[in-house]
Parts: sequence; structure tokens; C-alpha cells
Amino acid sequence: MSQKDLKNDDLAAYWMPFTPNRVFKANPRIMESAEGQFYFTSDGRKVRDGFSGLWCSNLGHCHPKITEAIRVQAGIMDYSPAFNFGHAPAFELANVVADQFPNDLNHVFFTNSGSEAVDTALKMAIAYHRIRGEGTRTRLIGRINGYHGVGFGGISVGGMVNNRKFFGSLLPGVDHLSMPYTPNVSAYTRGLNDEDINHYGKELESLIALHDASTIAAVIVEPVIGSAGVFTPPKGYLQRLREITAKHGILLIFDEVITAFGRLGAANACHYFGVAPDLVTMAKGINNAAVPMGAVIAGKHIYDTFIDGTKAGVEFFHGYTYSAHPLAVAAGLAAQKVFAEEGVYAQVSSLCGYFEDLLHGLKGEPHVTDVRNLGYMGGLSIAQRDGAIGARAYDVFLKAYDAGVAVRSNGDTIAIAPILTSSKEDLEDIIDCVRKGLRAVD
Ligand code: PXG
Ligand code: PLP
Repeated sequence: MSQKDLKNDDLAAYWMPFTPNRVFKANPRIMESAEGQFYFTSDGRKVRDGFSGLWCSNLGHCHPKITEAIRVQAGIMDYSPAFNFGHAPAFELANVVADQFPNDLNHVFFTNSGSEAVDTALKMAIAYHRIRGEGTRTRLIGRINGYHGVGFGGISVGGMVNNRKFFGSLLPGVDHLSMPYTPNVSAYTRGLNDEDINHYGKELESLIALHDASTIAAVIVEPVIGSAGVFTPPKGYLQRLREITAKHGILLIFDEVITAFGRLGAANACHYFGVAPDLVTMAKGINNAAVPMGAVIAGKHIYDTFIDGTKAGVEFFHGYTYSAHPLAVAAGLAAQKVFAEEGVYAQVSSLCGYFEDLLHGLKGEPHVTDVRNLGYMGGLSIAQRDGAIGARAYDVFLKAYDAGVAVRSNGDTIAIAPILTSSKEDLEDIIDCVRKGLRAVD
């Protein structure tokens, strides 16, 4: 079947993820190929990627060095078992990743997605305490509006209501902190917000007092809230979470599925904020999304607890058929080489002020009620139309697409995530198309 000939019936079998299937299939957007900053569609259009795929194609599409690495690896070894066998590039990639994280964060467990990375990290946290003889520490604390993927663990600690409400009682023993960004207080803040970290610190202290620290395994947060619409934390907030969790023997998990590998103009949020958590989840940019891959990096204390605390046999009863898949690893090594050799994180750091100015230039455009940014993460809040959640933001997404850029709408927000190697002109074009989208919507 030629891609151009897709009819409505041909679209029925594929149940599309996080997509209004009926709406899409009535008016599909079919991508046929991609190169660099652009997609080429089945109806002959060239559309700019203003969202790095889904926060993941950090170096743009079909990067020749990554494509070639996958091609070569596919001819050498397509697969080898993940359990009880290894292949050298997997160890090499683990070292390359570990070198980019601070302190003793240096043991990498590979998964195939961010969702799997999150569930892996939550299981590591609970098992870590149990192996140390603190098996009562099973509670997990997430945050309102947090997104941690779609596994049962991830939606339990997550805080986006639609991602939770259909799916039963979820994991027991989970509590949530509030989101450290108050729209009517922090609207139009550039970068980190100025809200009172004592307030948010006390909230965590009271949850710990309520449940008692001896029942709590871990706190998990996105360093910068991404999926819910880009909400930046207050200055000093993540440091405060680190101090409080450390004081109470609670593990801190950063979910860096979006923020790792350059999105903030640094290797990751640990470096950007100068905070070392106990566990970090990542995915997406790790290998430029050319093959599915995620990972968890664990502190030495965690790894050693498992390895030294187990007398014989498997130390962690967990893993995926495709953990460290050879093609994903090949893409990972190639992507990491490009990040390092081409100074990609520094490029973001030098241009993100320009992006901030362009983005905040959308203040005053129709329907915009807030603008937020950090690094190459940009978020807009869009006024609801007649109380219909997300309807107008979705229309802005559609109109921006008509104007030539793919961005993302989630609820009443629009998110923008430029490819990390964007030029000033690329950034200007993204914002121009979004502006056209805003102006084209009632
Ligand atoms: N944690 C975080 C912080 C994420 O952003 C995941 C976990 C799950 O990763 P996987 O690979 O299982 O999708 C994510 C993914 C959006 C959007 O619209 C965000 C994600 C994925 C797709 C769309 O912001 N984040
Ligand atoms: N379900 C069944 C029946 C399986 O045999 C396996 C793996 O062997 C899985 C699920 C898990 O698949 P994966 O390792 O790809 O996550």
C-alpha cells in the first residue's frame, strides 16, 4: 500500500496512542520522511519540527552519523540476549552516559522507554530499602501535574488526572506534592520562578510527618515539569527537596526523560541545578530517538546495596528482553559522540536567551495567558473557549501546523521544543508559525 493511498478504512486497525483517533482519521497528518529540521508529508508539504519529535529528536531527524551507526550494527549483530549475555558497546554506552552525571551516579540500567525507566527506578527504590532491612519504606511521593509515563507505577506517582482516572486504584501508598508554580502568581516568569521554597519545603515535611519517614521510599519529580505544559520550579526548590529527602533517608529521583541530553543547555538537570539525586530516569535524547531506548542511572550506594546485599544469583529481579538492544546502543553511541564533538549543549546554552525573548514576544497575542521557558523548553497557556478544556489549544496546534510547524498541545497549553542545533532563523520561524496559529484561531 503506498502511503499516499491511505483511505479511511486503512487507518482503522492502528489504534493510535494519545490521539483523538476519530478526529485524526477523518483528517490524517501522515509523515512520509524527515530530514534535519523538517518532516515531509504525504500531501507534499514540508513542515518544520518545532517539538524535536516528542522532545526526543534532539539533533534533528535522520542524522547521517546516527543512521549509519544503526545500519552498520544491523549488519554485525541484530540482537543478543539481554540476560546473562552482554555486548561490548552496551558497556561503552553505560560509561559514556555515566560520565555525564555528577557525584557517584554511575550505574546505568537500560530500558526501552521513559515509562519503563520510571517503573524501573521506583522498583529499585523500594527494593533498595528492603535489602537494607528497611522494608517498611514502600510509599512513593510524586507531584500534582507530574508526568512519569504510562506504566502503572508512572501513572500512580504522576499527577495528570486524565492519565489516572480511567485505570482503577493504581499503586497503593502514593501521595503527591503540589506543583511549585502558581499560574496567577508566576505568570510570564522568565526561567525559574520566585515562589517561596519554604512553603513547598514545609509541604514535603508535613507529608513526611503524616506518613512517617520510615514508610517512605522515594520522592520523584521532573526537574522542570514538561508534559503538563512546561512549568519551571522556583529558585532553590530542587536543592530544598534534596536536603529534606536526605535528612529523612528518602531517595530522590529526578525524571530527566525530557531534560537530559541538552534540553536545558547542559548535560542534564543534575548539572544545571547543581543537585545530585539518588536515581535519574532518562530516554528520548539518549540516542536521538532513532531506536526506542530509556535508562536509569543509580548512585553507587544503590548499586552496591544490591550487589553486596545479595549472597548469590540475580541481584535485581527486573529487566527487559530489549534492554541495551544493539541497534539502540549503536544509535546511542553515535548520538553521544555528536553531542560531545559538536558542543551541542553549549549551543543551546548560548541561544536559549534568544529563544526566551522570541517566546515571550508572544505575550499579548490572542488567547495567550502565560508564557514560560527554560533552556529549549517553551510553554504557553491558552485561554479556554467556553469552558472546553484543551479545545482552543488543540486548534492552535492545528493552525500552527497549517502555518508550517509541528508543536504540541496538552490540555490548555502549547509546548515548543526546538531541535538543539537550531539556528536563530530556525527559532524565529518556529515562533512565527505559532504566532500565525494563535492569530488564526477564534
Ligand atoms: N517521564 C517524563 C518526565 C516524560 O516526559 C516519560 C517519562 C515517558 O517516556 P516514554 O518514552 O514512555 O513516552 C516522559 C515522556 C508531551 C509528551 O506532550 C511528553 C512525553 C511523551 C510524549 C509527549 O509533552 N514524555
Ligand atoms: N509477556 C510475556 C508472555 C513474555 O514472555 C515477556 C518476555 O519474555 C514479556 C511479556 C515482557 O516483554 P519485554 O521483555 O519485551 O518487556
